[in-house]
Amino acid sequence: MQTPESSYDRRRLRQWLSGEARADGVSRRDMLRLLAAAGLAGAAPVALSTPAAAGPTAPGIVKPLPEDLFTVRGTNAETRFAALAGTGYHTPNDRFFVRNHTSTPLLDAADWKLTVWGDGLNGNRAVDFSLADLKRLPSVTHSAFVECAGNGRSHFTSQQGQEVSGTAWTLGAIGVARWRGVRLADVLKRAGLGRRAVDVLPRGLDDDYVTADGTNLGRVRRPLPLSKALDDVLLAYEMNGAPLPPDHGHPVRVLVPSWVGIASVKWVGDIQVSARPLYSPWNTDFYRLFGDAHPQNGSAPLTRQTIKSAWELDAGANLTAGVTHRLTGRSWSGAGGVVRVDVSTDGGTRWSTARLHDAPRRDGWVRWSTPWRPPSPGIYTLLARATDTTGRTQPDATVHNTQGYLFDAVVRHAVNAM
Ligand SMILES: Nc1nc2c(c(=O)[nH]1)N[C@H]1C(S)=C(S)[C@@H](COP(=O)(O)O)O[C@H]1N2
Ligand SMILES: [Mo]
Repeated sequence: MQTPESSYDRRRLRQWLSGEARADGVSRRDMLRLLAAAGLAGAAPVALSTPAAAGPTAPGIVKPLPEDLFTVRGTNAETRFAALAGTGYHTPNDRFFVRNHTSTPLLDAADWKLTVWGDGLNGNRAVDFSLADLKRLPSVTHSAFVECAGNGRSHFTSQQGQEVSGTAWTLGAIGVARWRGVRLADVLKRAGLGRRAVDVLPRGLDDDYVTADGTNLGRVRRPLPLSKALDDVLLAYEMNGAPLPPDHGHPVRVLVPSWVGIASVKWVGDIQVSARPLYSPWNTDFYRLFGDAHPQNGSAPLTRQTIKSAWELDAGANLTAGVTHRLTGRSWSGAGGVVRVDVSTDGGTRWSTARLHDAPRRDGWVRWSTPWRPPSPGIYTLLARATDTTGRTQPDATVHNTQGYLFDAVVRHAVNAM
C-alpha cells in the first residue's frame, strides 16, 4: 500500500516532469529524494538538469526567486519595488510576492475538488465542485491587489523605533493581478445557501501551521462575513491570463478585494458555511490590532487594507547628481482609489504633486512619476504621500500595534546622489 506521502511525491514528480511545476527552485537534493521515493532514481536524467538561472530559494516556494526581483524572508519572498519599474499596471506572475505559512503544495487540478458544507446550507448537505464544475459557471475578471496586512512592518522599527513581531517586510508585500474565476456568491447559491448563514470559512490544503513555540494551529483558515462573501469575492483560477501558479494557490484561491491578504486563502479545499459566527486563530490572535492604544482583546478583526505609497527604487539607490531623472512609484488604498500623491525630495521641506498615470481605481493602485535633478552629491530623503477618494491621507507616523499591521505612515526613502 502506498503512504499518502509517497503518492504525494509521485504526483509532484509527475507534475515536475510534465513541466507543470517549475524546475527552478527545486533543489537537486529534493529531486533525488523524490525520484528515490517514486522508485525512479536514474530513470529520468532529464529531471536532473540544472536550472539555468538558479537564484536564492525560500523553503517551499516553487518559482525562481532571483535577487533582482525578490528579497527572501523566511518562507516568504518580497517583491523588490525597483523590479516593478516599467512593468505596467499588473504585477507579472514571476515577480508577485509570496507569503506562505508553510510551503507551496503541488496540487493536481484534475484531482482537486472544493467541498462546501455546514449548517448554513439548506439541509446541512455538503456539495462538491470540481474545477470543471467551476469553469461551467459564468466567469468574471477583476483587477485587484493582494497585500499582506504586515506590509511595511519593518518601518515601525526603522522609522518609529518600535518593536513588532512578524515578517520584516519593507513595502513589497503587495501585487496587483487580473484575477479570473467565479463569484463565491454563485457557488454558495448552487450549494444551497440557507437564510440563517452568517459566516463562511475557507480553508487551505497546505500543511498545518505550527507556530515557533510548537503549537499546531491547523490549516490556514479565516472566517469571512457572508456580506463580504456575497459582495465581490471570487474563487479565482487564473492570474494575469495564466492558470494560477503553484505558489499563488493552484488550482483555486479565494480572492477578497481590498481586504488584508490573509482573507485570500490559497489552495482552497473546503468552505464551511455557518449559521453562527466562526473563529480561527487568524481572526482572534492574529489580524487584529493589539497594544497600548487598542482594546484589551484587540480591535475588531482586520478587514480593509490601509493607504500606502512606494518608490520604484531600492533603498539607498545611487543616482547621478546634476542630471534629471524620472522617478516613479505607486500608491494604493483599501478604502478607494488614490486621487493625489504629494512628493518631496528634500525630506519634507518642499512638496509638489506627482503626475498620476492611472485613474483612481478601487482595489488597485495608481502609478505616478515625478522629475528630479539632484542638485549635488549627497544623501536625500524621498517622501510620497497619497490621498484617496475618501479624503484619507498618509500620516507622519502610524499608531503602534504589537504585530505591526497596517503601517500607513509616509516612508522616508533615502537615496544617494553621486
Ligand atoms: N492556504 C493559505 N492561504 C494563504 C496563505 C497561506 O499561507 N496559506 N497566506 C495568506 C497571506 S498572509 C497572504 S498575505 C496572501 C499572500 O498571497 P500570495 O502568496 O499569492 O502573494 O495569501 C494568504 N493566503
Ligand atoms: Mo499576509
